[in-house]
Amino acid sequence: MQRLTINGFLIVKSRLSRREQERLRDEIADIVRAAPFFAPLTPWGKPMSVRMSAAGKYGWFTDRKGYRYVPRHPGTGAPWPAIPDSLLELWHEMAGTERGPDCCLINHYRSGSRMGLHQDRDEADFRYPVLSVSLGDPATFRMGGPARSDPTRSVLLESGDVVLFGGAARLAYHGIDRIRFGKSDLLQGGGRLNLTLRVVD
Ligand code: MD3
Ligand code: FE
Repeated sequence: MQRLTINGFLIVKSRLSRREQERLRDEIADIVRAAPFFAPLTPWGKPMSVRMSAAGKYGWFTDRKGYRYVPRHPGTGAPWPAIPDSLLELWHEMAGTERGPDCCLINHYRSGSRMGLHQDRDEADFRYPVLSVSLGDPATFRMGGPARSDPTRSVLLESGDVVLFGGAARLAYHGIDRIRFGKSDLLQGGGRLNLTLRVVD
């Protein structure tokens, strides 16, 4: 297990063992059975290439009305399933806050899925960090600074890697350039799952 700190964010390579990754993968599969993946529409009306679901008090959603957190699945109308205990434990260990996360956003990348450079600012309090867990195929993650024009650097995120984005990194621009599709055998059908734990309210 290797720890790296780059520009205020903490990367823990291989934080999860293969067995822990398999267990989490199966727990996410259960969540997605109850709360199926959907492709959010950007406010410009274009479907995102990343499919999403969520667990916890809120999921993140976008359509022509804009970006927001919602307490129910937009398709089924049901409340989101609970966040798995292993992720809550990881949050308390890494984030070190008394308060637990309100949302575990689940992003699913297939061959060719991308996420453009953006900031996460739909949450109420940026003093809380965001915790990211990667499963499946590796991805080239791009991390910049608080301004869109700031220089960026690329980091490979692989299955089992965990990243904590707090402090100055919390409002940094970031995105996913590309997936190295078919490199990991963790997920049936290939692809990548990224789980982000967030405090929303
Ligand atoms: C830095 N997800 O869901 S995870 C997102 O791999 C998102 O699915 C990417 O960006 C993914 O919003 C990147 C790393 C990440 C997530 C949230 C952050 C980095 C962050 C929030 C603030 C700062
Ligand atoms: Fe983001």
